[in-house]
Amino acid sequence: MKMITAIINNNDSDAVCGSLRAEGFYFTKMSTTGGFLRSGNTTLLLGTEDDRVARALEIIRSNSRKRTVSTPVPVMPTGGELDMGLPMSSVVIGGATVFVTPVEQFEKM
Ligand code: 2BA
Repeated sequence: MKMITAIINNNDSDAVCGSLRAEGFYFTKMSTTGGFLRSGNTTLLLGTEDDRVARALEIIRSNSRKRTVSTPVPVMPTGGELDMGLPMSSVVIGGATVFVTPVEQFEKM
C-alpha cells in the first residue's frame, strides 16, 4: 500500500476530487497554505493499493494545470526611506506536487 500526498491548486480541486471519487478512491481533503506564496492550496491524503497508484497519479496529472502568478519581490530599503511599490516577479505554480510513500501498516478500527 502507498500513501499519496498531493498538493494541488484550489482551482483544480473539484476536477481532481470528482474524478478520484468517480473511480472509487478514498481520500482526505485538507485546506492548506503554500509556504512561499502563502496563498491557499489543497492537499489530498490518499491511501491506495500499489496497483492503483499509477491511475491515481494519472487522474491528478490530467486535471492539474500550470499557472503563472505575479508576486511582489521584497526589497531592502535603499536609504532611510522604504521603497514604495515592490517590483513584481512571475512564479509558475503546479501542476500538482505529489509525494508517494510506502505505508507500513493500515488499519481501520
Ligand atoms: P508555495 O510554497 O506557495 O509555492 C508556490 C510556487 O512558488 C511553487 O510552485 C514554486 O514555483 C515557487 N516557489 C516555492 N518555493 C520557492 C522558493 N524557495 N524559491 C523560489 N520559488 C519558490 P510549486 O513548486 O508548483 O508548488 C506549489 C505548492 O506545492 C507550494 O506552494 C507548496 O504548498 C507545495 N510544495 C511544493 N514543493 C513542496 C515540497 N518540496 N514540500 C512540501 N510542499 C511543497
